[in-house]
Amino acid sequence: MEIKTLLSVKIQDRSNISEARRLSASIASEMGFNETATGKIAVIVSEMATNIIKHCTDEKGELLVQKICLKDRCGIELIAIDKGPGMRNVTQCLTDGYSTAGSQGTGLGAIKRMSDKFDIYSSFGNGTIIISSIWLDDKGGYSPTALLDIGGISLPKKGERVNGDKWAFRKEEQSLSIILSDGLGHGVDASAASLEAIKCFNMHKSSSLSALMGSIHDSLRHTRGAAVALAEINYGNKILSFCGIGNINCVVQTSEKSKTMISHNGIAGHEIRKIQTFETQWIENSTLIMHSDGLSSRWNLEKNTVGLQNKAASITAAILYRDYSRGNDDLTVVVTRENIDMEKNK
Ligand SMILES: [Mn+2]
Repeated sequence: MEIKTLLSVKIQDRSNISEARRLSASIASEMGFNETATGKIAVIVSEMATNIIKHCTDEKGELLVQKICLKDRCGIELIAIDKGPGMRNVTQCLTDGYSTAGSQGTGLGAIKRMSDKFDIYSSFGNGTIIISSIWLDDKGGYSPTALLDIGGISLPKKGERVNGDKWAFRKEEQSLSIILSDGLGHGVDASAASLEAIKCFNMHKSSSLSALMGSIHDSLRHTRGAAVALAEINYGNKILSFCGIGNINCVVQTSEKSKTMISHNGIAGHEIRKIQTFETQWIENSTLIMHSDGLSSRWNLEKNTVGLQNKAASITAAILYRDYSRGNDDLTVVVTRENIDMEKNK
């Protein structure tokens, strides 16, 4: 299973609409979508980008294209992000023919109809996030994001071609394991260190988090080193375990409280003072947020809390990316949530 950010296009003016459309279509056809589906994806991207241009006056937006493979299905996840005025009434905006910008107004309703999975979060005054997923095969019916609600965005520092951050996850019947690695510095050597950490994660499937961190530390010796964090959610005993070295932030939120998990100082591959695994409860409505230091650790989601709990994890990841990027480093943010749909589909 994987989620990979393949493309980010800043949507600043009309020319970016066709750019986003063209690049997304070429990714879709490379992924194996047929002509019809590729066309549909291109239309969704156009609608998303057009909405951003139409509604946002000063600060515009961005479109992300992600490859997403969950359970037995792969697809494309389109994320439209803006800091525009937001919508006072999302339901009304989803109605065909409704528009505040004096055009046809078929945009949002059309995107929703064409998507296999659609989600929107708009906060008046703070902007809008729209998620549209299209699955590669035509099995219809079920959406694997209902079985596992996980979202992640990972992009290199501006001007870098490779990303020194890497993340991966593995879902087993009763558990979900996640690794996030931030290779020291950025560029090719940072990326090589993180790739080694991911390789280790994929090889040592049954190890405890502390043992796995030990193996990662050993195999990163010949690399530049990395900050590495490992999280494991056990759905059976409702425990989240966390083991971190260096600066990867990990927060577990419930409706009552927010708990930051402890990482020990050090650099995996070079200097580790202590490897230790900490546990906390993973209860209904718990949300896990993990991120590298490309995102400010001083985020808060307070102005966005209304209804966010019932939205896709990708929405929370996109809000954090939009509002708290530090802009001077590779950035990765991963969010997963225990949701009610998941319970139903177990
Ligand atoms: Mn970093």
